[in-house]
Amino acid sequence: MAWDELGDQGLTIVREVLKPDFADQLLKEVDRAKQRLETLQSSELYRANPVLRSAAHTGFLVALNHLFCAPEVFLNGALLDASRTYLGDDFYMFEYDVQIALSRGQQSQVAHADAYRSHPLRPTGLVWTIALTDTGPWNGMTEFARGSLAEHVRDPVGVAGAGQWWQPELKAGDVLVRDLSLIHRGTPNPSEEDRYLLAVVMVPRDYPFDPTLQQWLDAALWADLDHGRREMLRMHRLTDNAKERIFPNYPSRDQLFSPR
Ligand SMILES: O=C(O)CCC(=O)C(=O)O
Repeated sequence: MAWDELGDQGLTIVREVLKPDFADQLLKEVDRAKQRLETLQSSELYRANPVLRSAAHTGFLVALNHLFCAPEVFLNGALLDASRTYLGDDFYMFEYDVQIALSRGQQSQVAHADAYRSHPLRPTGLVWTIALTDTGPWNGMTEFARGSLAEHVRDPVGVAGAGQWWQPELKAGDVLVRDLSLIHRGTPNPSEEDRYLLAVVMVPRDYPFDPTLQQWLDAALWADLDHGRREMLRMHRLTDNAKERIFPNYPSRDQLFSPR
């Protein structure tokens, strides 16, 4: 059973969550959003966490609009069941971003966990990693150290031996569900095309929200949303035009890189 695998290994794959056509629609929108960011020449708007900095990997937070928050993504029975089983009934969306492995990349990310467990039995969160194209070793799919839930490893150094590295292959529309504390690293993408993944991070009610990750949520979307999606998206901020606005509280590149 897939959820046993999630408990044992810290990850599992749910196949064919999105229809290929819908994955392609999301892919085109991601591409448009990336071009818009590039046109604005707002390089600081790309995610630039110093720990994860790699010349071969980048990403950005998405605008929370009808497409990215469609029922196909947010109301999928298998993803919701997994999240409830793992996180309890009340969880919320912490972050929703695009993860890019740039074409002809040569670097791997530093192995890292996105959060550390305060207790071995207390999950910090779950990531739904959504493949928008087929992905695997040929185009820089992320590698995961199976079973390496980071309870005790607080420093990425030495983490490489923490589990058995595995680079899954996904088809467009498959979703890899993983513990937020699972150690992983972006790998180089040798192909000619940038590789995009969507990453939706869900955390339990008592997980403290990070206001620098607050995203704009389309007011028109909010008006149409069912109760379940309102609950999940409740930490984000309404605007009349999420598509044209970028991030409410995102720190500048200087802030991100300034010494503490
Ligand atoms: O793009 C990737 O392959 C991995 C990105 C990632 O997991 C991260 O930035 O935490």
